Amino acid sequence: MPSFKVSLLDYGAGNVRSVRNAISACGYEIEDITEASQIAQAKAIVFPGVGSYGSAMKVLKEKGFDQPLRDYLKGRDRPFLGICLGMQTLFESSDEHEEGAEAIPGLGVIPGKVIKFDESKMAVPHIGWNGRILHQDSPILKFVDAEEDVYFVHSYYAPVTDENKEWVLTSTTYSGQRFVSAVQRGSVVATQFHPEKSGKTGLNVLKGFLEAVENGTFDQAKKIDIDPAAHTDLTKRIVVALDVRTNDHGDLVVTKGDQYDVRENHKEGSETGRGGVRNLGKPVALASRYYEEGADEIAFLNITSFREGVIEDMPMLQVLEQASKSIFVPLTVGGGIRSYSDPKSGQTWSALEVAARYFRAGADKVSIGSDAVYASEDLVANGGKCTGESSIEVISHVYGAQAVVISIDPKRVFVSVKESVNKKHVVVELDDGSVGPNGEKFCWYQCTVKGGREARDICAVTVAKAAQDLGAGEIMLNCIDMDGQCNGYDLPLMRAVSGAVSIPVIASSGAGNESHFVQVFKETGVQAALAAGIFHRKVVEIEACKNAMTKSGIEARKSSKRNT
Ligand code: 1PR
Repeated sequence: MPSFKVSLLDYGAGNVRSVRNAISACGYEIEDITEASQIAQAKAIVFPGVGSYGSAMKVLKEKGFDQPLRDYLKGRDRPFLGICLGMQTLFESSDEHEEGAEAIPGLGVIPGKVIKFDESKMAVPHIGWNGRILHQDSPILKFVDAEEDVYFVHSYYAPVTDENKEWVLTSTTYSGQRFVSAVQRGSVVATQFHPEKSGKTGLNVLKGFLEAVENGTFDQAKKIDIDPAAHTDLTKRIVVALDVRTNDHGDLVVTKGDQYDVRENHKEGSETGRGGVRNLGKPVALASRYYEEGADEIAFLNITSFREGVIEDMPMLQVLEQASKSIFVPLTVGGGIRSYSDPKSGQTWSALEVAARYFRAGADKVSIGSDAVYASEDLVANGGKCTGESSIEVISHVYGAQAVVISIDPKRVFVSVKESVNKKHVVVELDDGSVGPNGEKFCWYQCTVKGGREARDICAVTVAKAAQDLGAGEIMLNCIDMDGQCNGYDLPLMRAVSGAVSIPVIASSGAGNESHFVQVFKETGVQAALAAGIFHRKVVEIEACKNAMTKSGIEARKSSKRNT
């Protein structure tokens, strides 16, 4: 029976619902720190930093929390767990500030400065699953095996230096850059990674911390000499997509399109000649199954959101609230992320308000489809000048680029020559052996909106580049031609887009077996591969895909094998 409540320092900058859920999943209750006086009384503080360094330090000062926190930490004998920004603020300062402004002072508990990854050498943010190199043998990690990966999403890092190396619990390397991935000195612990999003491994880190609080065993940590050449690698992610909509009886079900057509084939005698909406299961139950089977991320897509103003009865809110209680890997929600106006009352909601509801409900990322195409068209029409008003810009400004995924729904338009007819569209050579109906060996990828129902005069490469310029953090790259065909991903499309942007690209549409995952990672620059139909129909297990990746030398996430 826990002997204390966890004091949660939630300064209201963003989504800490998943931290709350993770602490509850470990069997502990939470007491929110709302007054500075509560800090000195706390038995154990958890500080999930969300948002930007400057906003975090500003709010800590405004609330009068900064000095009481420094006092709480200085003896290093009071249990504290900082997460992500909650670790970075322990350092002296950060370079995460407006262009030309001074470095922002932190709590100054750990020597050193937080600096930005070099965008010329690697995709930024560092987003995904990576490993840890142990610098201490600590009770915090007693339930975690050394090879288990954890989930990161950050653009800034703390380098390991002679001044701070006594603090380093684990380090990690990303594209050759070593950084502090966890610290511990006495009872002060912090992680750059997100335990609440690192599956069972992350929950076991939390359990190790909470048990050390119960038993007072923080001082058992012992230094380990590390191999200076030791390194870790960002793994390739497997994302499972759940296309969700109401069926003809009004039930919210997981469905799956065949080239975006989600209805069963022709049905004799039916009025429309078309069958019912394919029903492959209930959203939360199916998502929980995939979490247990090792999905690295889960995406819920509300595929009929273009129709109604879903603002009031946003069916996906309940799905997210339920799912985030027991699923501890990143959750993305898409479909209908845009501004709304209610035709009856005339009331309007901004895209930011819509997104904020999903973040509060437990989403880590929102996926913007149609509205991203419109924003890209506006950017191109505006000569590449950003207005700051698009849904992409507004949401990524408040929640960070890593919280905004762009979902692109292109279809092939075959052409017989490589040169684009009007120079607007990027024409791609079909080097995968496919040809058009008249033997064409080239195509451009025309973007669509409203779930493929309306084609737009803009290509997928242009939208991907524009979305990156507008502040998106990732691209979910579907392909209507390949959707549900099980013939593999559209490799020419994946190569064209991943070669045109520096932000991570998630390949989507067409996976039919484990070899297609190996192929898309080996032959294109994508960082993740998404599938739906083959998992819903149990054609192949997620673990089989990861085993095939590992056998081919592709880094796949190593998750907890423990039954805790
Ligand atoms: O335009 O911002 O409201 O977003 C709508 C979202 O819903 C977009 O992400 C769009 O891709 C998605 N969507 C709309 N209609 C459909 C449909 O199928 N009728 N889903 C749809 C498209 C994309 C993946 C799909 C992969 C993998 N599905 O979820 O499952 O293609 O398929 P596979 O592995 O089975 O081949 P907005």
